[in-house]
Amino acid sequence: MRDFDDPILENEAENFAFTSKLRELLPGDIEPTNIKTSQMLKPYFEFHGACAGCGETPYLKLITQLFGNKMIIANATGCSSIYGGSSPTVPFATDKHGHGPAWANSLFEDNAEFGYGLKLAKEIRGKDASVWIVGGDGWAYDIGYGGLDHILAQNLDVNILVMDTQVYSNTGGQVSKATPAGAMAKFAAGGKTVNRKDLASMAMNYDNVYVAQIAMGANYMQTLTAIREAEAHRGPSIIIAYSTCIGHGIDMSNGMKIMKNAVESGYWTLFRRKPAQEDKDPEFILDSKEPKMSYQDFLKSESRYLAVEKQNPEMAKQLFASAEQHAKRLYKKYKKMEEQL
Ligand SMILES: Cc1ncc(C[n+]2csc(CCOP(=O)(O)OP(=O)(O)O)c2C)c(N)n1
Ligand code: SF4
Repeated sequence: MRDFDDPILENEAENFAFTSKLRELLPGDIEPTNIKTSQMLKPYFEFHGACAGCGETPYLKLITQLFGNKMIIANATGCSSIYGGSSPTVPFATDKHGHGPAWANSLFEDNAEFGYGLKLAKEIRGKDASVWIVGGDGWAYDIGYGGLDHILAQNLDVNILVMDTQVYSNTGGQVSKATPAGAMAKFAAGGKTVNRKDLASMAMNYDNVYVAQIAMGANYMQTLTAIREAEAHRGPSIIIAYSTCIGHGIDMSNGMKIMKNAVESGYWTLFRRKPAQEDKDPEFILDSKEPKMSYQDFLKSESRYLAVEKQNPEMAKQLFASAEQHAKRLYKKYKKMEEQL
């Protein structure tokens, strides 16, 4: 952070003015088949007001790079609606043609239905649009789950992005159904005592839904592939994206590395489930390798777990063991799915 009168800003303003004149590469100008080409595209999401190092914003930036000029965003209330639309400034930008994402926020309770309505209206008018229904785990796992489930059970072409910080971040870190056992959160001051909900498996009950779990810092290419596949799927898609948050009690300059550790320890699993097509069977691709890092060491790298251990070491031991077993069982289940499909 710099003061407004810092002399370095004068230079930077010049540099910024220069880069602003460079040719803009827009969706369709190049195929974003890899990290490099995807990052040549203009982001339609910039200068947001999220915490420095927020794990949610890189996903939104990437999605706008891929589809920004034809995107309609239905944003659930939460951090993303605040850094996404805190009047009088918005981080969503336009390109040289004046095109950019259309954005609106309805209620915390009805965001999936809200996005569904936007898509339906576009279809009725015979217009194509890339509709993205986005929000946090408090919305998707808890308060908006009824609507989310309903939209997954339809067959309209919408894309859902759940930025999973494992707590209600915007209101100060309340426990959600995405919070793992053993983590300290508001309303779970002694550590959450039950295991987290497996939202992905619930979505996979519907065989027409594209489902993926991603963590950008663990595998950039898998993130890019999942987002592109979700958008290309002509039906409902849901992506659950692990998002580091200031509420985890971590070094926020290290978010991508932490995501990598989360996957390498088996704390978070990467996969993609592609629905059956007319001429193709469904596919389940487990993108995570067998965990090679210690699960317990991962927990102990975050204050939300360390605080529970400090408070009640015996309880922490039990809860952490339960969370580890749960994660291992899920990994086995996914492995089996990969073998069976
Ligand atoms: C029905 C309802 N209850 C509570 C709130 C207050 N509220 C606003 S944002 C928020 C937390 C959102 O958490 P989450 O969906 O996980 O998104 P995050 O902030 O983590 O991105 C809450 C509880 C609300 N707006 N509406
Ligand atoms: S509280 Fe968490 S999710 Fe919200 S802006 Fe900060 S880091 Fe991002």
